[in-house]
Amino acid sequence: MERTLILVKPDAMQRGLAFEVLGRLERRGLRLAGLRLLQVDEAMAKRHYAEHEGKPFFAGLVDYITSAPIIAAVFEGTGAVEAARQTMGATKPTAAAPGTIRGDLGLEIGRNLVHGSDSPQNAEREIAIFFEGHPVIDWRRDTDRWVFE
Ligand code: D4T
Repeated sequence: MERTLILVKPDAMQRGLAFEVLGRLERRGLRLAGLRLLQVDEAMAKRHYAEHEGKPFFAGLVDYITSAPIIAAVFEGTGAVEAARQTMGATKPTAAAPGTIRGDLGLEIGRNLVHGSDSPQNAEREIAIFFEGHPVIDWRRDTDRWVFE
């Protein structure tokens, strides 16, 4: 089953939207397989955002993601990466479709509430960062047959 790594970012935590974000992904049908509340430190932020190192928004990105606790979640399901990104909406909230998390709840690219992996390969890389030493649980829901064909 495909997996994706979701982060509830500090703005969603500060605004009391953590379970609004997670709930939308859960209601989509994705199965929760891992969950952690954690404080990201600078080293972890730089590892996660390594591809953006050197870009003008990098320092702000690290400050933002380390500014408050976050929730890291692993969701799994058919096409989990694409399904989650669709439910999240475009990176820039003012370009995100209404009905998506960012399109309904956000305005600024640097306050875009949520992160989702952009490929199954990156999902595995990111899960290794955020769940090192913590369990990701392999389980079946009784309702899986009503969600997955
Ligand atoms: P994340 O990684 O947060 O899910 O975002 P995306 O996968 O949708 O977008 P991304 O990797 O291109 O950007 C990562 C992160 O950087 C912020 N950002 C991005 C920013 O503050 N200014 C910018 O100009 C860009 C391109 C937003 C998301």
